Amino acid sequence: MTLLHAVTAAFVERAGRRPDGVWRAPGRVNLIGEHTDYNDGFVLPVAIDRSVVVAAARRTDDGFRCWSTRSAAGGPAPPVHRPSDIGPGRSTGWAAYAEGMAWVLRDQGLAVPGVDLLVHADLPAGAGLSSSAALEAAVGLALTDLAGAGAGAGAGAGAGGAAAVAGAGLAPAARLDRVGLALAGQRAENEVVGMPCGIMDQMAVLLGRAGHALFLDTRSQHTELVPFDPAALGLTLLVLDTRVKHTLAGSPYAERRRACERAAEVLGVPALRDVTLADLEAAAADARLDEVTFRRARHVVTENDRVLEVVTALRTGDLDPVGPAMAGSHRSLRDDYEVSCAELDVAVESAVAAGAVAARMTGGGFGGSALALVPVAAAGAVASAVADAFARNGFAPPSVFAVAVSDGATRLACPAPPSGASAAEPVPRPDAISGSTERRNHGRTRAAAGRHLPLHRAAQPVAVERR
Ligand code: GAF
Repeated sequence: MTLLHAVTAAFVERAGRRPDGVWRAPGRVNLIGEHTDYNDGFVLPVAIDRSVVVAAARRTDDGFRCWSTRSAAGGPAPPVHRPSDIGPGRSTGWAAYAEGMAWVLRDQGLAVPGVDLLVHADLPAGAGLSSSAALEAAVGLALTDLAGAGAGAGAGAGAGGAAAVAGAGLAPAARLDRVGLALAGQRAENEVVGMPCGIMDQMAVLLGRAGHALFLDTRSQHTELVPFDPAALGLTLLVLDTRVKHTLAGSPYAERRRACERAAEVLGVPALRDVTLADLEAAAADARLDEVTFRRARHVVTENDRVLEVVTALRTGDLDPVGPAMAGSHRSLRDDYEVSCAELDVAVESAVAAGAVAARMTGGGFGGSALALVPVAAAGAVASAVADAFARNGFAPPSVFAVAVSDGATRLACPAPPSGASAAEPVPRPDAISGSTERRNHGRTRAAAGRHLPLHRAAQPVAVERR
């Protein structure tokens, strides 16, 4: 059964009616640029073909109710929350990501209607693959579509049972572009969930594109889709999920962020994006930075350089620097930033020893997943080697699966137009976005990109999990 059919059937079973629409948002794997996004730095994620899907239908009142297929069917129906029940300090658990989006969009003046909503996913949660951002993005697209467009979203906020919206000057739903939705998702996570994340994940899942990595300057929010197609290079992109659940809310993530802010303050700059390694060394030498804060800041500064190096490698097709840059990133995250764990280190080391051309932890760390770029023919051997290494070390078995580089969030099935309003103008596909997003080919052919790596174009059978 496809995700679309599964989520539709589950919605009908629980809500007792058909959804008005279904929306999908992918997870992401960050190729490089870890813990740089809240330092105004650079990141290079890809959207993947594992997703969160949301089926939703407008309610006739202003309530908000959400189910998840991860909770058993047949249990008590979740409560219907009124607008005053949701928001910072009120929404809890996984539903806080969905309710958080409704709260932020309403707070920003969007006429978000009451909705019943059901969440289904083939993207593992807590695996460091941005299931949170995917949930925010899928819910954000659903709510903006269901809110309707144009005048109906403003003065007509009460029409068709739509929620009353605080404040005047309501923004028409369709005017929220994908960068706006990404920022809304980040706000939901920061203010409602209480996780002080940066903007990488929300941008990756909303702006990612098949066959491309998203090079994002988190300061300017300038994006560039850089061609990256592992299959065309004879490679498989493997996710090595340690199954050590990473929970970033309330974790040392916030402490790392504070250390970076402290370092920037000591150095008198807005963010660590603005300092060089020499600046840091000088500040450590005269004891303005303590040893730990120095190492945290050094990770950020060197990681930004590594992102630029990998972007150049992808643009020019000389991929030789990619493996060493990823190895350097992992070491820096392990030793300077101290966000790796024994399972991530074993996953990376065993993957490289078994033939991966590049591997590193990906995402926030403290558990979660590593990525490995592996020649297609070696993917099965790498998966087995990682599993064997986990067994030898007494770790629970990892989950190893191949992912494809995919498009960002999208609507899978059309909602019926809200009553009393014109049909919602679709939020544009990622490739239809102008403004902050640019796409450049850089004149690079796929053959040129693969020059420095073995090409195994014929797919080999691979003993890794794949949905
Ligand atoms: C998590 C956060 F949500 C991101 O903003 C980013 O900081 C990442 O950790 C680390 O690079 O995924």
